[in-house]
Amino acid sequence: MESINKLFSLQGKTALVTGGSYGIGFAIAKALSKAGAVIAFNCRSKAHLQQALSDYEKEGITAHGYLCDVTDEAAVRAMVAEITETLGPIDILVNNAGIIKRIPMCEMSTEDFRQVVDIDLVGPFIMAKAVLPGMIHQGHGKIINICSMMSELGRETVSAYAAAKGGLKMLTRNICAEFGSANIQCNGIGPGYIATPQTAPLRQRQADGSRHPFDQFIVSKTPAGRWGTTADLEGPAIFLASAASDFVNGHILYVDGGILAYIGKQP
Ligand code: NAP
Ligand code: GCO
Repeated sequence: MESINKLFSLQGKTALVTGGSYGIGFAIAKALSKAGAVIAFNCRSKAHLQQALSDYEKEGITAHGYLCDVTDEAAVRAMVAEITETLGPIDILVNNAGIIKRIPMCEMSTEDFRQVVDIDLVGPFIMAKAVLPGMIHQGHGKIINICSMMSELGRETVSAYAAAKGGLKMLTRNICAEFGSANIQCNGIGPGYIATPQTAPLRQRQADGSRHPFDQFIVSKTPAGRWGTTADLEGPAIFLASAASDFVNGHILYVDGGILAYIGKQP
């Protein structure tokens, strides 16, 4: 039994989770901590950071929070240097920070499109570039990019997000290709529809108290018949962060309740 636990143990590892102040990032950071990792996280808002530190403490986790926008390369490099100096080399990077803008494409400004791609795709590039030298020096590393259903599927109003998440899938594969020989595994997690602040507008009750049409749509498109919870992502994150996945590289692990496998119930 001991050897199995060792396979999934993150004891002695330092993990950096971007956007770890709440939502999926917070849940993944909590899971990695449960497996033994020291947790560092970043976000842009001081209020979110303070609240998160308190929330981690309530979970019994002494997390290390940093105010840093993943699109600010100088700030990212300074944060990685500080974490390396104070907590040791970063063993695990979870590129989780991300935004979405739901705007019909022809109504979306190029500025809005650029902002989504900047945070959701260029940010992970900047973050990976900042941590890879240390991982190469150490002779090992794990990078987990949080992709999406939209890495595979399109839908109205999310052109920028789908373009970014499709690109993130291929960035994942390229990091695998370029750094697999340095014993660095770069994989993706593709969550389905998860109940977080990001999807709250899609689940909002209607004025008459009925469920949001999109809410009903997603439940009908998901064989599991429910929205995902952030807890559904904890096991997959530990797997991809641990020695249990040392020969898994360039893979996108979809945690979607079966959405991608299902054409939908016949009328
Ligand atoms: P969320 O609830 O909106 O949380 C996003 C987190 O990222 C917050 O901590 C936010 O904090 C941080 N953040 C945003 N922009 C940032 C930036 N430029 N630099 C640093 N931190 C930044 O989102 P979520 O639902 O947890 O989603 C997390 C990730 O999973 C995203 O990449 C999302 O695309 C992806 N995803 C979500 C779902 C879903 O159904 N929820 C499904 C598939 C994939 P600040 O605002 O304080 O920076
Ligand atoms: C949307 C949702 C999705 C989810 C997620 C699905 O508007 O369609 O926000 O994009 O966030 O990415 O995997």
